[in-house]
Parts: sequence; C-alpha cells; structure tokens
Amino acid sequence: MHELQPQFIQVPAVAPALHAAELAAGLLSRPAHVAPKHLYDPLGCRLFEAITALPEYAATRTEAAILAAHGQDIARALGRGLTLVDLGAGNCAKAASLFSLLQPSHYVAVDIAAEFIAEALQALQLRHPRLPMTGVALDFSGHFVLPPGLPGGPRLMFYPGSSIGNFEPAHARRFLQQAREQSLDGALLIGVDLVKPLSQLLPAYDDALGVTAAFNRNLLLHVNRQLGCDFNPADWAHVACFDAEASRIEMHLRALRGVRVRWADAQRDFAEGEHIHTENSYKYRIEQFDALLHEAGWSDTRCWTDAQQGFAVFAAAV
Ligand code: AVJ
Repeated sequence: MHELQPQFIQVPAVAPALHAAELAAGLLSRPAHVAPKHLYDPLGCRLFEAITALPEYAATRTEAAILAAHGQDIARALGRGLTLVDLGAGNCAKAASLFSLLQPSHYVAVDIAAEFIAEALQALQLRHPRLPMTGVALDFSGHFVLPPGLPGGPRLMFYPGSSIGNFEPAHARRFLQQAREQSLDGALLIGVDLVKPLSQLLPAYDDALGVTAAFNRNLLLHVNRQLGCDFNPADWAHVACFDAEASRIEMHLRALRGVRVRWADAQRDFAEGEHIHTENSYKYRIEQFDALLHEAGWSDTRCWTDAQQGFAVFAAAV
C-alpha cells in the first residue's frame, strides 16, 4: 500500500524585482510603510505562534474555544465532505483540529510561507495518512486567485484567526467576493476579532514579554534580506495604537535615533521619531461584518461568539 504524500504547488509570486520595487517604494513613501505579509519569514512565523500563546493575545484561544463549543452546529451549517481550503494555513493546527468534525475530502493548505507549510503538511500527512493534501505557496494579499490543478468544489473556504483584519474594509469585501467565486458554490468559515475595550486591545499588541515587539522588529531583518539593506533592529521601537475612527490597531516601528538605510540604488533617511507603518488590524462589530459578507455575495450567514463577544466565527453559504 502506498502512503499518500502531500502535493505542492508553488505559485511564483510577483517577479523578485517587482517585489523589491514594491518594498522600496513603501520605504521611500512618507510616511513609510511595509506590508504586513513581510512579518512572516520563518522566524516571524515562529514569533507569531508565540504571540498566540501569550496571556494578552486572546484571539486564537477564543476562536479555538468557539470552534470547540459549537463544532457540531458549525459543521451542520457548512456541510461535510467538502474540499477544505485553509487560507493562511501556517502550522495547519486549526484546520487539523476540525478534520474529524468536517470530514474533508481533500485538504488544501495555502500560505505565503512556503517552507513553513511544507514542513507542517509533511508532519500532518503522517497523522492523517488517508486524507489527500495539497500545499499551495501563494501570496493572496493582493489579488486572490487559486492556481489550476486543485480539487473541484464545493469548497469550504477557511480563513481563521481574524487575518481578514489586515485588509482595508473595501479590500476585505473584494477578498470575500473572490473567496465566494472560488468556493465553487461552497461555503465560508471565517474568524473575526471584534471591537472591545482599549484595556484589552492594546496589551494584545504590546505584550509585557515583548514578543509582539520582536515580531514587528523582525520585519526589518526580513526586509534586509530581501532588499540587501542594513536596518539595525536596535534602532527601532515597537509602537501599537488604536485608531478608533478607522476601528483598527496599527503597528509601527519608531526610529529611536536618526537612521540612514541604504540599498542597491537608493537610500532613505529617517529622523528620530519617524515611523514605518507595518500593520493594520481591523476590529469589527458583528452587524458590520455580517453586512460585509452580504455585500460580497454570501448569504445564509450565521455567527457564534464567546460570552464576552470578543471574537466571532461566521459561517456563510452561497
Ligand atoms: C494574524 C493578522 C490576525 O492582527 O492580530 C498579531 C497579526 N500582529 N500581533 C492580528 C498580529 C500583531 C494578527 N493577524
């Protein structure tokens, strides 16, 4: 008997030159910005895993608790036996915990971090030798199109962890629409972090151990490798703040002193106190996100939350 092996599809990201040009353009803008996808190099993935274990960062735990408490209900709403498409799969742990409940016919793990999911999927296949698995290395932060060659529908699009919060609301709507089209008349299961008191929001993004600070500052090391520049993380402080009007947490890096950064054909001077904006994390109200789902063409929406309404898990069908 042959054991199943996970298949891998590497979707060549934008050409490396374009990628570097996009990074450079962000660094040269005023204010400077770098997209949050650059937080997830191999060390960044591990630092994010550590964040999810922090006492201050409740989102991951709360989502897991909601899924555990309402699993049967959720599985009934979604239907069983679909192709499970895990968007931003990371270590694949969340999806794997739903296998017995959802009984997928195929598992597709999609993530920008190619090596990270390759490793996770190899390990997962050993524990689930009969479930066909495909890893897709894909950056879906701009346009979201799955590569050809994947199993057909209906597909359950799984986007947990409130990663949708990284998108501007208009971009989130477009993403949800693209997810609906590619579900092939399937379903959606998505986790959304909700608006909550500042006293809980801020520590989640500025923890006492400094793990989130390390996660944010590690972006500079990743940028150094991609652009061949010379950021020194020691020159930069982690900043997290909440923009109540936009309803989003922002992460920035603040220059602790004047800094000159050079790369191939350009340089940028940062004055002491200048910022690089590295992430937005939008926080929704339940009705707001439900409306967004309907605008994106989803119907039959249902939602489960924890008792404090800190986090919501939405199920939707076409
Ligand atoms: C993975 C985007 C959901 O916004 O909470 C955690 C990333 N940034 N701490 C979030 C993150 C800082 C996380 N998401």
